Amino acid sequence: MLKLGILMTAQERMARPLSESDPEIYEAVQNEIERQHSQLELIASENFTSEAVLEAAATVFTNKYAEGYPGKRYYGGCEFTDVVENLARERAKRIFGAEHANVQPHSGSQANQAAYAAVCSPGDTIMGLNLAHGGHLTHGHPLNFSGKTYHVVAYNVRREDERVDYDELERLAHEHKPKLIIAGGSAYPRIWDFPRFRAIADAVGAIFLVDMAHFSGLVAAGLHPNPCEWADVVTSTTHKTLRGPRSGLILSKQQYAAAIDKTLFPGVQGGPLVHIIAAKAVCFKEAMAPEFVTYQKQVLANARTLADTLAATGFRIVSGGTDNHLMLVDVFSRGVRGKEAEQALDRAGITVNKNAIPFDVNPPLNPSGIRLGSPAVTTRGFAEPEMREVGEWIAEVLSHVSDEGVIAAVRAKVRALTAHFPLYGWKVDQVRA
Ligand code: DSN
Repeated sequence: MLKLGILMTAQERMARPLSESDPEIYEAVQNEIERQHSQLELIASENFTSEAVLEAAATVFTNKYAEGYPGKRYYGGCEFTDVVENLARERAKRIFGAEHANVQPHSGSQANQAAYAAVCSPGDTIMGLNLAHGGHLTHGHPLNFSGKTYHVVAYNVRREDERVDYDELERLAHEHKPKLIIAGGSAYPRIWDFPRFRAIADAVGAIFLVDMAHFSGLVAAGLHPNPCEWADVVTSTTHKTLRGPRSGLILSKQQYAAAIDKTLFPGVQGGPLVHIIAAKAVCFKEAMAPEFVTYQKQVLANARTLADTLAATGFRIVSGGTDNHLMLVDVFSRGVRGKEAEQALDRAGITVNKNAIPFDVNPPLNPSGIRLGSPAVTTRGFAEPEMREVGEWIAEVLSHVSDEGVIAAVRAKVRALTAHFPLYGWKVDQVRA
């Protein structure tokens, strides 16, 4: 029986389900479940966590303050928090062969902020890949903390093959003597040459940092060169190919451990999110299982199949293809702009993001490209046959961006396909028709 709030005991109030205590938020959650279930998620930085990761993220550890590190906390009652954080740290070190792990960053951005500050001072020179060529905001964009705090020298990709211009990187490094050289980005579809970065960093006395946020799942599965073998510091998010909760991670050589820990807390963050550290620990355990290797092999095969299908329909793939989970499609090569492409695909139930391509002739808010990735649909169970269909549907929509009939027909096909690959089956039943 529904009781008025004022007549409830404290226990009854605590036990109210979300649907009763906050119907508006409950409805938004239900709608998001239905959206994730019925659309094709091709945003390269997104994925679907396991139910075990979701369960850990929703535990009572959200109630706990635990400033400090295991065994050295500023609060009592941290004995089980220490169990969780130690498990997360040990698992992260084991997966990546790292000497030190800090599992407290709330996000990739905060991981980078703390990692840079641990080894650089404001005003020092840092080098990162130009955002417009596939880099990341936190690698030196002028509007980001990185660009405001440090003197940034960006390196680029070559015009002819759209791969990192290592000769330019080497020349700029000798010219500017950076304190830190960063490899990694958010829209770079090729393998990074870590040995070359290491050699350049050593030649100029720079610290070498790899932000592996996008490809850390591939590294965990042994399907991508491991940056921990080459870099001094490695940062990551945990929610992309790694398929964990939305969060960050810093790995490093032992010599940087104390500086990184001190810079993250108390330097950058306060209390860690213990429930999210628990969910990270679960994700790390999953990443050590043989099924994870099978999954990541399929991520690679699916990305290649999607890129090949789109290329066969006449769309230019930036750099001619992909070595990892993502690709940049030059939609302007067929006369469409990124914003129109994103919106038309959205109406067809295919979620992507518009993205600048190297040397883009169009502005960032309506660039020439879209970025696509395979991690999320692979988690649903898609393999090569589904990826070929998806590629053909994308080409069909992009060839008819103003034809609502074509878009509606693709939407119907997307609904039929997603119905065969249910997500979170135990919840989809609750979705309204
Ligand atoms: N925003 C993320 C991405 O989409 O790649 C990077 O932080």
